[in-house]
This record gives sequence, C-alpha cells and structure tokens, in this order.
Amino acid sequence: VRTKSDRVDVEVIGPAEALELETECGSGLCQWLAGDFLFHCHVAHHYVAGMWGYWRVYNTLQVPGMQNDVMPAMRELPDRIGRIHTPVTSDQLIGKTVNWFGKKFTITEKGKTNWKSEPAQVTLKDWVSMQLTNPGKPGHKDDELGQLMAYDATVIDWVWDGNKALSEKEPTLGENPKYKAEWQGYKAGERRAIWFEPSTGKVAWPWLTPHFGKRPPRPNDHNGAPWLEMIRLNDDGSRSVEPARPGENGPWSLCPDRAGSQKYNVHFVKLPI
Ligand SMILES: [Cu+2]
Repeated sequence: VRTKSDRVDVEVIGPAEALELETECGSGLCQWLAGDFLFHCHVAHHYVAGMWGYWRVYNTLQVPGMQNDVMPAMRELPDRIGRIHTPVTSDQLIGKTVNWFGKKFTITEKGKTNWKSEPAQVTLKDWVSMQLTNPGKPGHKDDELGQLMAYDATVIDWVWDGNKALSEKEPTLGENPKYKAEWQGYKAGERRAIWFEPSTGKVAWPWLTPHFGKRPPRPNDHNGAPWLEMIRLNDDGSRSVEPARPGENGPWSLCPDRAGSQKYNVHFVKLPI
C-alpha cells in the first residue's frame, strides 16, 4: 500500500551522504516478523570491515525486568500505547485463545491436539515445542564444557518444569565481554523461564542468551522460518519435516493459501581451490 513515497529496492548513496528510511508496516515489516534482520553494505571489502549490523525486532515490551537481552530498555511510542504486551511464561498460555490475524488457536493443558477443530485445540507441549529447537543435551553431555565442546546444533538443553518451559542453563564459562547472566537478572549456571507473547502465543524474541563458544542451535527439522511458520503438519496431524505449505499458518503465512511452488534440484561439485 503506497501511502507516503515510492517503493524502492535500491538507493545509491555516496560518502558523507545520509538517507532516512521509513519501513512499511513498522519495524518487523509487513510480515510482522520478530527476529534479527542482518543488514549490510553490498561492497565485500566494506562488509568484512564492519559495515553491517543487526536490526533486532522484539515482539514484547522491552521494559526493565522484562527484557530479552542486555540492550537499553525502550519506551512505548506515544501513538502506539498498549499495542505491545509484556511477556508471560508458558504455563500462563494455558486456556488462552491466541489470534494470528483472524486464525485462532486455543492452548490446552491436557488431552490431544486437534488441528481440525475451530479454533484448533493445541496442547501446551505441542505449542511450545514446535517453536523451539528440539530439547536434548548437546553431545549427550550434561556439563557445560562438554555441551560446548560437542559442537552440536541439533538440540538445546531446554526443559519442562511442569507446564513451564525453562531455558538451557545460563553460562558460567569464559569471559564474555558482551554478556553476563547477572546483567539480565539471571543467575549463572541456572535456568530461567522462556517467555511468550500472550496475544499470539509466539516465543518472545530473542529466546536464547549468549553462550560464548557454543554452536548456535538449529530450529527443529531445519525449519527455515521457525518463528513465522511453526505449523507444518502431515495429513494425520503429526509434525511434518517439510517447510510449511502456503497458507498453512493462516493469514500470517509467508505464502498465501493456494500459492504455487516450484522445486529445484541443486547440484554441488567439489573443486580444489
Ligand atoms: Cu560500504
């Protein structure tokens, strides 16, 4: 929707020039995506020299005591008061009906998930685990150093405490100049509750804290869009290992319902350099 100016893909600027950008649909753009956007100069010598950054988009209020990272707290914009909520822990999602632009889900404590009901009834355990990396111990190790040395991206050591999803343990090893658990009110070596946005039920971004030297985990099943397209089902309702189908996540899907798709084979040839 054009409201202010022409849409552009590329804008060339030279040294000492500045340009002000205003994105469509707010910080998460029109996908309403929370996450980390990598932005960078397209000149190779420039981006390797540091001309890049992360554009972090939160989905919960970043006010003292409820922040997802160690960045400065942020005040609500005066014309958008009340639109962004404070987070809840997973047990507080039970009984809630969450709304994804009109597609609704009720999160239940017990019983079986029923995707076909209206709204869909999804157990808390299914709801949370489809969003996160598979739970487990990296390298099948219990200790922090063993998990770090395992270089295992398939699982992270998050756990359930009843209906409360808890993070992996906060780091104790190494001197990370950019992060200490205490800075965020967490305790080194202990777990903390994973937070969720209450109106959508989606995990509050970012849900991991830095662990110096540890390999970043993959989403479950290598899902390319774990935050936007967490629902990927087989016909029998079990979790698929394929990416979500067009429209499968309702109006919040990356591709609209009935969008066509084309598969391509990619061939790799090993060459000495
Ligand atoms: Cu540059």
